[in-house]
Amino acid sequence: MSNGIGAVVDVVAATAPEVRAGLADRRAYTESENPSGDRQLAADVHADELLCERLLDVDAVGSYASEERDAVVEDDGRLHVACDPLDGSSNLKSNNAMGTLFGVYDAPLPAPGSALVAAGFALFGPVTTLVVARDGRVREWVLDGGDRRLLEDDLALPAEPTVYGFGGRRPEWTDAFAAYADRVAEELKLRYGGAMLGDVNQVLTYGGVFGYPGLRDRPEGKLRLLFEGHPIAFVVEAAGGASSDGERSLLELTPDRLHARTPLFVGDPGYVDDLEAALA
Ligand code: AHM
Ligand code: MG
Repeated sequence: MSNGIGAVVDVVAATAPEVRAGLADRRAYTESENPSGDRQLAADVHADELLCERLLDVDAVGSYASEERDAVVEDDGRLHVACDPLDGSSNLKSNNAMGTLFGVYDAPLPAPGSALVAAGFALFGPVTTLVVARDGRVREWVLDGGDRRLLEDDLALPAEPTVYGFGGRRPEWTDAFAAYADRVAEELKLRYGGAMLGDVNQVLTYGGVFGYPGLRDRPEGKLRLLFEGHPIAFVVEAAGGASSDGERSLLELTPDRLHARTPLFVGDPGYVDDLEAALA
C-alpha cells in the first residue's frame, strides 16, 4: 500500500512545480466549461492533463477523476485518485495564491470519505509547499526546483484560533449562518483570499476556521465534496482539526454523483462545533 501512495505523492511533488511554471503562458480562458459550469482556463486544462497522464502511469492507480472532466478515467489498480488540478484558478488573473489538491481512495469513485487513505495539496504562494496527510500524520515540505525539504514532520492545528474566512456574499447567507459569522468576526481576524487551499493553509498555520456555506438559492454551496471537501477534511482532521457540512464530518459523507457540491467548514474543533450548533 505505502509504495502506491508514495508514488502518487511523488507524482504530485514532481508535477506541481511544472504546473506552476506553466501558469504564466496559460492565463487565457478556453472555449470550454468544466462539469460544474465554470469556464476553464488553459492553466486548468494543462494541470488536469499532466496529472491524469502521470497518475495513471503509477501501477497502483486504477482510476483518475477531476473537477475538470466529466467522467472517471479507468485503468487497473487498487488506488483511485480525485484531483482539483488548479484550485482557486480565478486567482490567476489577480496573481494570488492557488494550488493542486488530491485525495487517494481505496474504493472506486465517487467513494465515501472513509475510503480515503491519503490526501494533500501543493500550494503556489511566494514559495511552493506540499502538505500530505497519511497514517494520521501531516507533513509539510518546500518544493524548490527538484528538491523537497521537510518543514514540518507532524503539522498540528494551533490550539489558539486566530483567523477566519467565509465564502459567498453576505446577502446569500442564511440568517443562522450570518449570526454565527458575526460572532466569529468579533473574535478572529478576517483572511479571505479566494482560493480554498490558500485560505485553509492560513488556518493550518495560524489556527481558526474556513467555510464556504450553503447559500439561500444554492443550499449545497459551491465546493465539491469529492475533489475539495474530502481531501481538505482529511488533511485538517489529521492535523487535529474538525470538518463539517453543517451537520457532520465531511469524511462521513458519500457524494451521490461525481461532481456533487457540499457546504464546507474546516478548522478549529470548537468553532466547527459552534457552527453545527448554530445551524441545527
Ligand atoms: P475552483 O476550484 O474552480 O477554483 O473554485 C473553488 C474556489 C475555492 O478555492 C474558493 O474557496 C472558492 O472557489 C472561492 O469562491 P468565491 O470566488 O465565490 O469566493
Ligand atoms: Mg477548487
